[in-house]
Amino acid sequence: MALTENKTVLSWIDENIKLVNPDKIVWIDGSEEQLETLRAEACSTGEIIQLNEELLPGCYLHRTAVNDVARVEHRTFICTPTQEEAGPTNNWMDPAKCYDMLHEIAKGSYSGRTMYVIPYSMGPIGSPLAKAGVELTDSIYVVLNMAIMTRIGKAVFDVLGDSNDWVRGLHCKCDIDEEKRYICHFPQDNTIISVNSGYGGNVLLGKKCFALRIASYQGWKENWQAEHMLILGIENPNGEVKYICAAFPSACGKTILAMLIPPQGYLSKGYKVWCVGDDIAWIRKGEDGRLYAINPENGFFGVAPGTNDKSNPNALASTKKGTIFTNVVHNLDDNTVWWESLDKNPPENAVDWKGNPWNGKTAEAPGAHPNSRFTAPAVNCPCISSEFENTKGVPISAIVFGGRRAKLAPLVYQSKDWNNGVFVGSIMASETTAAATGAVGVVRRDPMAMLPFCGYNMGEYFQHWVDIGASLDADKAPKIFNVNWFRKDDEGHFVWPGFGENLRVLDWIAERCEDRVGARETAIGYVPYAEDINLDGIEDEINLDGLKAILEVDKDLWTAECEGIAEFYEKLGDKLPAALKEQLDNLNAALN
Ligand code: OXD
Ligand code: MN
Repeated sequence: MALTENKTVLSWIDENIKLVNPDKIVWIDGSEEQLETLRAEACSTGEIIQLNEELLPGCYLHRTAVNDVARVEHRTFICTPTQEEAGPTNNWMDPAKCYDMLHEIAKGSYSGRTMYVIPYSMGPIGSPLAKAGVELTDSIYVVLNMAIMTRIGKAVFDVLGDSNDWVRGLHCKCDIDEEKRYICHFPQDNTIISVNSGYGGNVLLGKKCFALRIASYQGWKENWQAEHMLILGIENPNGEVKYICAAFPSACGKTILAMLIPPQGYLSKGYKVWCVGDDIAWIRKGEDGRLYAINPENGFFGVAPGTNDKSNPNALASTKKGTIFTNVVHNLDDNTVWWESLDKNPPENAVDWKGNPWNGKTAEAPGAHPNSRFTAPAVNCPCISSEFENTKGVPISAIVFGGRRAKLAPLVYQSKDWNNGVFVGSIMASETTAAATGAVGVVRRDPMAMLPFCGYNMGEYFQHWVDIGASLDADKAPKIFNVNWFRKDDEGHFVWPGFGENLRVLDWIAERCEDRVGARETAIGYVPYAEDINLDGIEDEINLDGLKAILEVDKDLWTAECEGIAEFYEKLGDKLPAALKEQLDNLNAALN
């Protein structure tokens, strides 16, 4: 039975029923009872495997098709009426042509299958910052993941009422044919269509597709922002909490930073770090003129390899119940899971991510796919913020950008003002690591970490940032910083210890927000005096001279960098905001 009388929802579902021709329709009401029935059904068909009820209660394992293990940026399209609206950094297709192509692929694809109708909310249900979506899918795996990553069920429709402000999402597994795999966004229609994939980032339509690509477009039109940012709170010994939003390209440790464990010296003084979100922030001006952020998600879709009780104990703890693992190793001895770097005891009697027998002592290939994932409820996280469900969001004191640069960017610097901060975000770049295919150490520009996620023209997106700043009083606007945990010495070793020690840098940032610490003005912005970064307890790992070295701003390197920035800006043509062109000119002038 339909869970809503909203005519816009019902007519859209009717159209899609005619298109995909399901055998059966199931409305997802959000009840535990219904989810339990679906889990049992998915276990009976082998779609998921129930794990050890004692060690991993409520946890399941799923394997995707081997050709379907990651987001597919080259098959992801922004379908705006003109190509210019999508801009030079997005793949574009004409909307009418794209709908025709997708409808041809989706036609009849639910025959013999069930259509699940998932009403979901991005953000706490009823929050003025939240938005509703409906995803149609033929995959129980998608339903179960959406039930972790978003707030689902009838309550979403109750809040939506008869409003037309909701995002349409059609997902069709079809035959998981790579040649016909498309992830398409129609920002003007609030619509997403994803075909021929069963992998999370392509099919959990609330996440990257809605909460970033469609939402960034909505934010542009409605005067708010959807950003690829973690949100964390730092509590000082007086109990004051400052919230920071931070954007990093992939492989820079975003989830680790979001759940940081303070160093011993900070813990004993009473410092705490609270996680509000690890991937996405929706940001809007509040009544008091400050910017407030919510995490639109309700869970973590984290990369498993690299997660262990040293690198990120809070993330690991989050996966101990109610979690779905995808493409990790199945340990047959105790019916648990394993992945590379989890510990030094790979199981010998196991099954790898492809479903083949695997022995961790003898195998040459990794047992878990490098992009294997856990989908874990946010409430499981030991450091989840008490403000996680706050419908108003949390007030943002600082915005932090970052990347992986062996020589260029200092450990931390503060932008001179808002527009200079937008410039700092727009020139974000990271050197590629061995984790990705292709050459290592190549600089890849990823402005605000939004390159694959901005649902409209990147030049307009930069202008939107400039406009948001212009709408804020200078004393209310978050201060903008850049960090680089990855500076290397001449021998190629990382100089900064990273992980929990990064709190020492966040501490400086928090102090700067209150004007409680000075800084040295350089061509690129304000850089700390080395003495102001607390090295107590890590003097063995880094001394004052080492710290000074990674706070250096090398004029020659920055002059060369300006050429790379100019080249990137060139691509944006006349959509490049004049304010950013001016920032680049200023930097060039300051370096000379
Ligand atoms: C993610 C990503 O999965 O950014 O969060 O790719
Ligand atoms: Mn992400």
